[in-house]
Formats: sequence, structure tokens, C-alpha cells
Amino acid sequence: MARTPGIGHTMSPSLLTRALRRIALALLSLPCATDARAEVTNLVVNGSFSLHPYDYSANYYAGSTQLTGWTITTGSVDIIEYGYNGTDALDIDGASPGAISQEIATVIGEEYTFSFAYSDNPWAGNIPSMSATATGDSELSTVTVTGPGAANATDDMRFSVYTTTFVADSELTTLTFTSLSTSGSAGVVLDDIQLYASPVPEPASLVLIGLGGAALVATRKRRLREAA
Ligand SMILES: [Ca+2]
Ligand SMILES: [Ca+2]
Repeated sequence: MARTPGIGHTMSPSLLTRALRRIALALLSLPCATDARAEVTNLVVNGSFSLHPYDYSANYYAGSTQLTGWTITTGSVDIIEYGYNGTDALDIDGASPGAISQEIATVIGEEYTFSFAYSDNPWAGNIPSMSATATGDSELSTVTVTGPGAANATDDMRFSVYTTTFVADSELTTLTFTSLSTSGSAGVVLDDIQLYASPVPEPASLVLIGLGGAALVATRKRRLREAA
């Protein structure tokens, strides 16, 4: 029966150890390999709308400071209980079409991943839409999303997730969500807004770092044995 060639048949253990050690040292010398993981924090305050006054019958109007983290810039918004993550999500049409924004500290030249979940208010009689923009010194990202219309229900909200990346060009980036409804009180429903520094290290890189680290330990142990 033919033997399946393995690593041990093609490379001596000491050569393998040296090769792994070189990979480990190269990976460990990359400044972003560990720093990026430490920075994977959602920079958006109250992106899941769990911090609100818990008054489901209220509409929050432009100028209100009741929606923690967010500025209501036009019209009004309200919270509904059919969220993507947790109970709560934002209806961008409160008693009338509204808009919200949040300013976030960013690092010029750094890439960010921006994402959010969206559906629409199941009582909407039309198919509402909303724009989402990220703006620094220039417009970094803009998209128009449209709810599923009559396809969804309170027990089946049919959320979609939009994700994009951009490179910050200012120390402050503003995320803005604006209803494109012309009237009405049932609009796009928004939840789970995230902005975080990217890229996240690939799992394969982490495995290699682990493998390289193991090789370093093995080398040190062998040296100790040889010295004894
Ligand atoms: Ca939520
Ligand atoms: Ca509403």
C-alpha cells in the first residue's frame, strides 16, 4: 500500500521548525496583526437602539436628546419592538419622515467597515426607502435601501444587512440615516448599526501565528535539552 507523503517525509523536523519560526517572526513583526484585533470595537453608540426611554408610544422629534447617542435632525422617529438584535429597532418615520445622525471619531487614512440591518414597519402601506451615508471631509459612502414592503410581519421582519467599507478622510465621520418617505408614520426600520476599524485579521493568520508560536517553544525546548 502506497504511503501518503506527509510533511515529515519531505522536510526534516529541524528544517520544519526553522521554517515555522521564520513565519512566526515575520507575522509577529507585523504591527497590525495584534493591534487590529484590539480595535475591533463597535464605535457606534446605541447602534442597536437598546438605550431609549422605553416609551413605545412616543415619537422623538428633531432637537430631542432622548435617543442616546443620536441626533434627530429632521422630522421624527420612533422605536418599535421588532428588532434585528434585541427587542428594539428604529422606525425612521416617527409621526412623520425623520432623520438621525451620529458623529464618530475616526483616524484619517484608516479603513472602516460600516454595516446596519434594515427592514420596514409592517404597517407601512407602501415600500419605504431610506438613505444611509457616511461623511467626513467628503462623502465616503452612500446607499439607498428599500424595505421588503408587504412581505414582512411583526413575527417575520425579514431584515437585510448592508455592509460596506470606506477610508476615513477626517477625524470625525458622521453617519446619517434619512427617510426618503414623502409622508406617513411607517418607514424603514433600522437596527444593529456598526462601525469598526478594519480589516479584521483572517482566521488563517491567527492559526499561523499559533503554529509559529508552537514552533518557537519547540525550538527553545530542544535547545535546553541540547544544552543539558
Ligand atoms: Ca436592536
Ligand atoms: Ca412610526
